[in-house]
Amino acid sequence: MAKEKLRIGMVGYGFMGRTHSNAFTQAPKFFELNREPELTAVCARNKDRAEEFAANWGYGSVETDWRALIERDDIDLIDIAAPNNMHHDIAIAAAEAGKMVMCEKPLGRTAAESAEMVEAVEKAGVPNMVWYNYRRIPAVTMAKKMIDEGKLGRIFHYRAKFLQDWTISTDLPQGGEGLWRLDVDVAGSGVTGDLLAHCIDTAMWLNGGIDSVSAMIETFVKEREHALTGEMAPVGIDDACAFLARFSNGSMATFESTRYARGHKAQYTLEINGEHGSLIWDLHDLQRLEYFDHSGDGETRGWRSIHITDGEHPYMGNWWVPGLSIGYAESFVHQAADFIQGLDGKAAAPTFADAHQTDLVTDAVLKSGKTAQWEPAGG
Ligand code: SOE
Repeated sequence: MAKEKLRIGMVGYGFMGRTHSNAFTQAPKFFELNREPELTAVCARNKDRAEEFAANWGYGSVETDWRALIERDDIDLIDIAAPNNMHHDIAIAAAEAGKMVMCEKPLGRTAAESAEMVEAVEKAGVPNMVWYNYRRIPAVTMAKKMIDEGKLGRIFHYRAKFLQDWTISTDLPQGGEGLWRLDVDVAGSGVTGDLLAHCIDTAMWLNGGIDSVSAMIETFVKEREHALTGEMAPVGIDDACAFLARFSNGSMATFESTRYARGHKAQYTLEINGEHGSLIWDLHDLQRLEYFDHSGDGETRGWRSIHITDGEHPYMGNWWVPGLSIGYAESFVHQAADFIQGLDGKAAAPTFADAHQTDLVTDAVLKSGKTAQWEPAGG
């Protein structure tokens, strides 16, 4: 019997438009889903490029105005892969039209924006999710399982960093395609909303809520040409941010992110130290989970490196054969599959409400960077 379709309207065709389109294409090929995702329409302002994108990924049609996309009766789900300043209005309009909504991270440029988005999806009662993909790297999902099973016992420390080096050149303009991440009006913030948001999402998923933060932020390049005006303009984003945090469970944390760590492209690492053991994960070696187990014989005790590629590991039974790795793109495939499975059962996380908690923490971090005080995080 033909499965019910999940008709997708994608807004945006950049890097994230590609990861999401790939996710919806692959998910039904590797996971048992009750609904068949269909790439129904893609929406972007540049019609020629939208048509090229549609042809490449198999979208059935193209729109150039997201409002027209939302008005269509043949769309069930609006997926927002457009720059951050578009998230709020599109998500709210989509929810009000009764569409399911998925949104690229961060949910809002501020927690005030995301609060309104949460209100809209909850009022409309529509399924919703935010693409914090790193939760669904199998080794990270495995860490969650181990923590929930109590393998680490009481948690003392959480440590995360996300390092890149692509904005060091002073010649790089702010604004425009790809570089809107440097324009504070579009992005909302710099590394805090773009990279630390990932670290905070994973951290709160693994280790619970964050109560308070104390941050240090820096903008190394103070002025950049604005791509849209051609004029030099002050840079409003944070180029680097480091903060201390206290979790509700009593553990303490350090977080660091920068786009000025020469040599590091996307080095997201996390470490958790508990009473009975520790875990370390590194995005540059993403199929490995380092585990120290303090139990047992002291003489042979030590760190073990678990290759998270066996069928019994999270998600891996749906892929190749034991020992063969999957990567970054598949974390989005897992998210698409979980979202679709969640439509007929327990809604998959992170929902808009979960992602709003992350925005509350990033707001507090940015505030603390200005006040040089500890700030309540409410996460
Ligand atoms: C920025 O360079 C970026 O692409 C982020 O926007 C993504 O969320 C992150 O996963 C990788 O880096």
